[in-house]
Amino acid sequence: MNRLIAATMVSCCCLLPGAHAQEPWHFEIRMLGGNSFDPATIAIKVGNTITWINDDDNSFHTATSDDGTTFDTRVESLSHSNRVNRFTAAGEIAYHCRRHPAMKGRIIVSP
Ligand SMILES: [Cu+2]
Repeated sequence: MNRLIAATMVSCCCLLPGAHAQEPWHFEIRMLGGNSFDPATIAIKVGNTITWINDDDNSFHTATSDDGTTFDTRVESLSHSNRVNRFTAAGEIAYHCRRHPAMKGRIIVSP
């Protein structure tokens, strides 16, 4: 009986926030050489967060919402990342890179 309780407690601890790097409410988008976001379109939920990570060793990139106000990251160098905390409203957000206007992405936020 005690062994069963101990096993259950271990299982519960693995579900606590921060226990693992793979958090279901947090997503990563890579900025790639050739000027693209990967994934270019991502579906998340209200309250989720996204980190943009520059995987391009030849160029700096930003992720800037087309409306100019929702978010604007600065991701300046290789492996640098910038986390946008909490998308607070449902809807679709188109964004782009300020340095490469053809570099575009889309975030679909559902309630
Ligand atoms: Cu760019």
